[in-house]
This record gives sequence, structure tokens and C-alpha cells, in this order.
Amino acid sequence: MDKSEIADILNEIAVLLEIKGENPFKIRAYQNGARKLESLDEDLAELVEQDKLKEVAGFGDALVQKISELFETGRLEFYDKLKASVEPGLIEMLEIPGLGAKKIKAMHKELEISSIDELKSACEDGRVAALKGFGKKTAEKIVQGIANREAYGKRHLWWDAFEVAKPILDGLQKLPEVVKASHAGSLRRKRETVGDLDFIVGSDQPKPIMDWFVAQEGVKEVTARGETKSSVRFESGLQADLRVVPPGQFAFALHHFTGSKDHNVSMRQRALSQGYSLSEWGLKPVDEEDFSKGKKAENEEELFAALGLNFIPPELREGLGELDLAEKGKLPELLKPSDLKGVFHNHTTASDGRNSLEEMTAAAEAKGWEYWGVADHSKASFQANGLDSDRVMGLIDAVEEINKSGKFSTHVFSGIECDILGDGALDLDEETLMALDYVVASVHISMTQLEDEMTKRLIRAIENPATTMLGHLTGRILLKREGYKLNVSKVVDAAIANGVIIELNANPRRLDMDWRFWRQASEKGLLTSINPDAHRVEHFEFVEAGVNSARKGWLQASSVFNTLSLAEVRAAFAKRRPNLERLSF
Ligand code: DGT
Ligand code: CA
Ligand code: CA
Ligand code: ZN
Repeated sequence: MDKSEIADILNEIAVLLEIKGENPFKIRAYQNGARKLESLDEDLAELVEQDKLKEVAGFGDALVQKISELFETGRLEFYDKLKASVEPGLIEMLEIPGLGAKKIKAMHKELEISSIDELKSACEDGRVAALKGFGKKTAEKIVQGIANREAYGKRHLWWDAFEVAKPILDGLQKLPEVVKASHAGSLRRKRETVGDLDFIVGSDQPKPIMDWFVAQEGVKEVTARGETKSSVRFESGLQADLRVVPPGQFAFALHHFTGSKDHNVSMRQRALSQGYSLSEWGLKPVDEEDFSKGKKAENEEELFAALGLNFIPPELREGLGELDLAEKGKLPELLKPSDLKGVFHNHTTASDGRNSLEEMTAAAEAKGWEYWGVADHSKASFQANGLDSDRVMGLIDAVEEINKSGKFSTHVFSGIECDILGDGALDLDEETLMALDYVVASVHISMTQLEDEMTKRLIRAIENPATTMLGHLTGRILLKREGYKLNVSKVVDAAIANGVIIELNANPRRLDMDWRFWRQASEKGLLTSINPDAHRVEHFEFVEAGVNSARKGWLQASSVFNTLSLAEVRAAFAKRRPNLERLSF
């Protein structure tokens, strides 16, 4: 451990002692020790080895022993025991911004509070405000602090994070001092959720860029401010890091801070195997001291090329074998938003959507799509005003009327999002389902079944001849609800065997089936459809999030059903519904 890590632990010891109500002199001794250690000019290794901590820095015996133990072993028995002797709920309370050891101790002693939940109720019912030395303001501040701690600890949906990132990137690119700017990190890799935003800028004048960054609109707190690196926090709790590097270093820094860590590890290993050392600073021969004397790279393409690799799109940089394929020039040509010719899983005012069939058709036409499919809920989803057989027949007529009207260049397919009942049967009779162009079968009820039961249930739904595709495979809601348990590989195999599509639900909160399953599933022959699950016209935009996940899953257009033309889709549907004249022509 180095000086500042050891100093952190000494400070933590002081805090823990304070919570326990120990002697103030003892507490101060640790605080002073930490401060002295940090300002020490001498080399700590030398002082420890030559036993000179006491002499040079004036530490007492107890501190000398603890610092030496930490330096030599990276651990401290005294600290471990001390920490274990304090209730975990009290240590957790230290994470609440603005709450220190003194107050925690007082509340523990007087009100017997030993968890954040108890603290919250004691603030709400006035007990904290009534405590001597606290008052109403303090209680309010603690409640706010608890809310902040929750927000700061959270990850964020990619979709929401990108909304915040867009104006920052635009703003950076407009600054005259900025030569190059990009987002990086998980945001650029298009992970479904991101911890924080990362930005990299190439410039020789970092100061005005930093000034702009920390003073942007919406910044609630500047959490770090340095010459070349700053961090800020926004109202939502989302944090953003900015690093400014000389323009010649931009490609290396961008690559490094795009990650992922696993990808970076394989890149560094590859560089080493060729006698080079790769870092955020550059790419230099191992025995060269100075990165500036290493290889140059104007952009990431040149960086990859310097290591004998094709460009690896950020979405694929997860350390899942992407280097091997980049070396052979065999990376897939990934799906693009413009490859999509329509979408299938969408709701209207007939069930729980906000826009009418006409409005949705107009919006699909504005997107330039050749077709779109309506798929409102079925009757088991009564809270969503799901359709029964009679209403389905009415819907089929309404769709036909729109298609015949010639008002829109976009064709409408009639479908339904049919509930999969607890035993795997579909919610509507086969005759009704076969009268529709297609069926999306989804689970919305009985979601707590065991893995085995759920797997059998889904396979039964897949084997139903009326089923065209399976909706949101696991029912997960990102950052909120785990998906239900099922054996994904068995369900995938059943879908392939029965020619059923598994959708990639593009709602940014779902992105289900998860990208981690797609590479293998598509290699086995599974098709997907990127489905926005739109409940209003604006939700058609969700396809972008779906394409992001598809790219992370290595999907190419050939694995995606809704890249087919109108005529091809019609022919595919007609195979399952040979009696529907409107599908063949
Ligand atoms: P996040 O923010 O949790 O969603 O994930 P990332 O990937 O954006 O991670 P972040 O913000 O901590 O760092 C951005 C990238 O910087 C990360 O993907 C790889 C690189 N990086 C950061 N710290 C390290 C490190 O200690 N080792 C290595 N190899 N790379 C790192
Ligand atoms: Ca990040
Ligand atoms: Ca970061
Ligand atoms: Zn649904």
C-alpha cells in the first residue's frame, strides 16, 4: 500500500472510533497521523525498512506498528477487528452525503437507530429534529442525503444517459480549442446500462475546455477538477468524466477509455507479444522509455492496424474473442438502423397504446418503413384492455380498410401480442389467431414459475402453429426487475426447430432477449425481429436501442427478420397461413 492508501485507512479508523464513542485524543492521534503521512516527503519504503518512522515523522509506537503492517502486508488486523465490531448499518450511514460519525453516534445512542431505513423513518416522524443539536433543517438534509445516495449509487439506462451525453458532446465539439472529441466508456460500447459518462478530448489547451465542462448547464456538483481531468455530477445523479490529452495521443486515450477492461487486457497482451507496450499514452517498443517516440495513430483504425487488426467497432469490445476475428479480417458486418424496413410489436389505443392505428401508420410512413405491424394485447391482459376474438375480427377489418384506402405508402400487418397462459396455451383460440397475419406470444401473467415449468410453458407456446414470434423473452425490466427464470438455450433450440422468431424487444428498459445470448443463437440459426414495443408514435425511435443491442450481439442483417422487404415478409407469413388470401398475390 502506498502513503495515501494508508492515510485513508487511518482516517477511517478515526471515524470508526468516533462512532464507537472512543476517547477523543485517540481519535485525533489517527487523524494527525494520516495528515502527517500524506505530507511526508521521504520515501515510505526506506523509512519502514530502516525503522525510521518514529525518528523522522514523530509517529508514536502504535502508529508505527500499524503503518508498517499496512505497508508490508496491505492489511491491518486492528482495523479489520474494529470494522467488524461496528454495526454494518452505521457504516452504511457514512455513505450519506453530509452525515458524519458524530451525528451517527448520537442518533444511535439516543434513538437506537442502526440502519438507513430506521434513520429515514426517524427523520420523517420528527424524532431526529427533536434531538438536541439536530433540528428540522438537519433532518431535512439527512432525508435529501439518503435520496442522493440512492441516486448516486445507481446505474443508468443507456438511453437516458445518451440524452444527457449528446449536448455535452455537441458543446465540446463547438469549442475552438477542441481538436477532437468523443464519448468513450460503456456509453460508446452501448451497454444496456452505464455507470458514468466518459469523454475524451484532444487539445493542447485544456484549461478553457475544463472551465466550460464544469460550468455547463445542469451540473449540480463538481466532484473533481484538475488540469486535464474533471468530473461533474448532474441532477439525476449521473456523473461525467472528461479527460483532455494532446491531439497526438487522442486515438490511444479514446481506445483505452472506451474499454472494456477485458478488451484492453487482450490488446495489451497482443502488443506485448509483438514487442510493444500499449497504454492510454501510446504504443511504444517495450525497451523505449518515451511513449512520444512510439508509433503514431491518427485514429483508432490506425491504432488497430499497427497491431495487425481490422477496426473493431466499440460495441464488440467486450473481450469475447473479437481480436481473433479482427486479425483474420472476419468480423461480422453489423446490423445498421437503416437496414430495418419495418417493425412488428406495437400497440394502439385499441389496448394500452396512446395513438390510433392511423396515427401509427402515418408515423411508420414518416420513418420510411415499408410496413409496420400492430400487435395489441389479448384479453388475459385485461388491465391493458386486451382484445377478445370479436374485437380481433374488428381489428382485421380496420387494418384492411387502411391498406385499401391508399392513404399511406406503408403497409399495415395485422397481429396481436397474445398472452401465453400459465400452462403454455395461448389466450385466444386458434381460428382467431390464424385469421391474423402474425402473432407475438408473450408472458405477462404467472411470472413466478420455476425455471423448468417456465421453460416448458414457453416451448409449448413456440410449438403452437399460430405463433410467429416470442415477445420479450424474460420479462426483465432493467434496473428494476429481474427476468423470470428459464432455460434460454432450450427455448432457443425450440424456436429454431419450429421456425419461430425471438424478438429483440427494443424498449430501452427491456432489451430482451439479452445481447449476450444472440451471437451463439444466431450462429445456430435463430432469427430475431427488432421490435420497439411502441405504445405511442415516439416509441418507434426505440429501434435504435434495439439495433445497439443487436450489434453487441454480433447480429448481421441476415439474422434479422424485419430487414426483409414487404414482399418477403408477406411470403414468410403466407407459409404459416396458407389460407389467408391477402398474404399471397
Ligand atoms: P461503467 O462506467 O461502469 O458503465 O463502465 P465503463 O466501461 O465506462 O468504465 P469506466 O467509466 O470505469 O472506465 C472507462 C474505461 O476506461 C473502461 O471501460 C476501461 C478503461 N479503464 C478504466 N480503468 C481501468 C483500469 O483500471 N484498467 C484497465 N485496463 N482499463 C481501465
Ligand atoms: Ca463509464
Ligand atoms: Ca468513468
Ligand atoms: Zn408485452
